[in-house]
Amino acid sequence: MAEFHGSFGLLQRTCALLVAACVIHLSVVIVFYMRSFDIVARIPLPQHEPTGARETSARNRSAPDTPEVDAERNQTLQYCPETPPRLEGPLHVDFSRPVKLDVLMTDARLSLGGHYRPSECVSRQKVALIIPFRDRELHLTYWLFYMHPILQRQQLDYGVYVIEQNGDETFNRAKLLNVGYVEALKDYHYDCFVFSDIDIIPIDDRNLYKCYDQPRHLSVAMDKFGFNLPYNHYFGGVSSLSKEQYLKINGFSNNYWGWGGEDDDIYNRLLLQGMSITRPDHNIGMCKMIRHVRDKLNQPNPQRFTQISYTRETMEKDGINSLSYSVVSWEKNRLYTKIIVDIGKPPHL
Ligand code: UD2
Ligand code: MN
Repeated sequence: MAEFHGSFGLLQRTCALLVAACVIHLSVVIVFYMRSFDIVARIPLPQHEPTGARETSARNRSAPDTPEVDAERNQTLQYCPETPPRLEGPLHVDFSRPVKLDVLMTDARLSLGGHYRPSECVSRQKVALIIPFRDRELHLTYWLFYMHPILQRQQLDYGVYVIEQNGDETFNRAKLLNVGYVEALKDYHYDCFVFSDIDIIPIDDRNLYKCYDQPRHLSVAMDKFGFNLPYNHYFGGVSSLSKEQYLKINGFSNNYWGWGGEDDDIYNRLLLQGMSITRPDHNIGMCKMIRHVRDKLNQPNPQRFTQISYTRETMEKDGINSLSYSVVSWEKNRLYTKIIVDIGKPPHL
C-alpha cells in the first residue's frame, strides 16, 4: 500500500508539472498572438500625409508603393481606361487672375511630394513631371494650381519634381532635366518622364501628359507663337519620353549653358537614334505661356548654333552617362518635391 501511495504521489507531481508546462506554453502563445495583432495595427496604411505636413530633411520618400504592392492592387482594380472619362476639353486659363493653393493643400488624395494616383483604377503609366527651376515662385504657383487638377483628371500616377539650380551661375535647363530624371527614379519606379517649363499650361486637358510609342512634343500650339509651331522640328516647352526612349539618346546634353539650343539638340538626338516625334492635334495641343522677360542669368548661349551642329559627335559622351552634380537639399512639400542642386558652371568661366 505504501508503495502504491509513493508511486501515486509521483504520478500526481508529474501531472501537475505537465499541466503547469502546458499553462506556460499556452500563455506564451497567447501573448505572441496578441502582439502580432498589435503589430499589424501599427503598420501605417499606404495613405496620405496629414495636411500641411512638410519634410525638410534630406530624404523622406513619398513612399509610393513598391512593385509588389502594385501587383496586389492590380489584382483588385482594373486598369484605367485609355481615354480618361472625366476630361473637360478646352479650359479657362488666366494668368491675370491671382490664384491660391489652399484647396489643393487640403486635397487628401495628394500625398507628400505632390504624388497622386487614382483610387478608382490602376494607371497605365507612372509619370514623373520634371521642371527646371530658379527664381520663378509665382510661375510655380500657377503651374501647381492649374496642373494638379488636370493631371488628376487624366488619371495618371504622377509625382512633381522641381529641380532648382543653386547659386548664381548661368542657367542650364537640360542639365537640370537630367538631374530630375535621376532623382525622380530614386524616389519611385517611374516609367515615363514629362519635362515641362514652369511657365506653360495646356488649355485643353485632352492633351495627355503621358508617354507614347515615340517621344512626344506636347506644347505644340502656344499662344506666344500665335498658336502655331515656330518651326517644324521645334521641341521646346513640354515633352514626354519613356525611360527607354530617354536612355536610348543618353539623356540630354549637359553643356548648354544659357538660353537656347538644348531643345534642338534633344530633337537631333531623337532623330539620330532613329526615332520620330509624335504630337497632339493642333486644337488639343494649345497652351499658354506666362509672359516674362529673359532672366538675367539665362542670356542666349552664343555657342548654341555650333553646338547643335555637332550633336552626332557629342551625344555618345555627353548626357546621362557623364552627368555630375550634387544635391544641396531635398524637400518634400505638399504639392511637389523640390530638389536644389549644384550643377557646376560653364567650363570657359
Ligand atoms: C523657350 C522654350 C524652352 C527652352 C528655352 C531655351 C518655349 C515655350 N520654351 O523658353 O523650352 O527651350 O526657350 O532654353 O518656347 N527657368 C527658370 N529660371 C530661370 C531661367 C529658366 O526657372 O532663371 C526655367 C523655367 O522652367 C522656364 C524654362 O527654364 O520656363 C525656360 O526658360 P525661359 O522660360 O526663360 O525661356 P523661353 O520662354 O524662351
Ligand atoms: Mn518661358
